[in-house]
Amino acid sequence: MNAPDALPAMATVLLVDDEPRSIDAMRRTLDEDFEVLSATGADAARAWLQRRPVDVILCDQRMPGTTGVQFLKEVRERWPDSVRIIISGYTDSEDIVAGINEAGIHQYLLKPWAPDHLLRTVHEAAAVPIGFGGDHGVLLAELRAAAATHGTVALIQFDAHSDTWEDYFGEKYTHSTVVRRATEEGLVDPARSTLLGMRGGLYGPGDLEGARDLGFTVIPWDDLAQLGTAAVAAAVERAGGKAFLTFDIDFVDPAFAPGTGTPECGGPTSMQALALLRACRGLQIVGADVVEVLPDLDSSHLTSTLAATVAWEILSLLALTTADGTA
Ligand SMILES: [Mn+2]
Repeated sequence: MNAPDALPAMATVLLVDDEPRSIDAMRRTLDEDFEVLSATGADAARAWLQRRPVDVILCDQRMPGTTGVQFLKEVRERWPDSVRIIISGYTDSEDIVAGINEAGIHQYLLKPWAPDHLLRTVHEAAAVPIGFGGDHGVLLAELRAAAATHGTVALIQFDAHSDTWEDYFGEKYTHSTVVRRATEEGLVDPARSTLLGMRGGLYGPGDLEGARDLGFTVIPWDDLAQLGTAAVAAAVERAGGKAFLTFDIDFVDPAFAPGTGTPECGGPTSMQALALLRACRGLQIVGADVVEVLPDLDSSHLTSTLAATVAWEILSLLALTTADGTA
């Protein structure tokens, strides 16, 4: 089989250092895993950034005419999607503090570096984590990590429940309260977020209105079934930037995904669910998960097979985003 032309490229790393020997040494460590670009000063680095998207920038701190912090501060404003790392032979605490506060750096690395540490750091910086669960409560930790790296994100949630209750069995931190807690912590922006697929017996009138009162757009399954992929495309539009995609397997009808703790009948088939998920094309995903799979209740691996397929579709969305040039 011939490889298609639009295969997603490797993540791109831009090395900025006035010392060509440093660039050569870093390139040797990174160029098997990444597409490596280099620049010996800020002007040449700017020229790369104007020409093409760059996933990670590794920048020296002390360069003639500028500092890494100054340059990465500019990068943060003009190309905020590039993850910024300073690599320096000096450990001035002022530089480190300014790097974090002003340039929003991901790491401050020291020269000389250990090659495996450099490689691991760049891999972590360029990665989009996908979590598998398990209890939807894990979303809170994932969103804390995503917001620490990217700032407040949009949430796209496929789920039979909005998970926005104030408490559940008297507990504040549960799989039914996780989205409210994340909102309170400022991790997600409800105005850019959409919760899709809610259905089933409601405990009270506040079940849907509670999420809407927080500012979320809520599209219950009855409406989503009518609106179809257009509603998902509108959600992608509304997100308008960095987003976390969370897929609770109970979004799907239990005939197709029985292995879950709170099944709700009358939901989408697996075919409908996958079509709706694919309509997320163009979403700028910075993290994702597939949750609430409960193997003890699964039959013939129906649920786990579907969950794996959902994760594969999410990876495909990421690949398409790279191929489309939107990230
Ligand atoms: Mn859930």
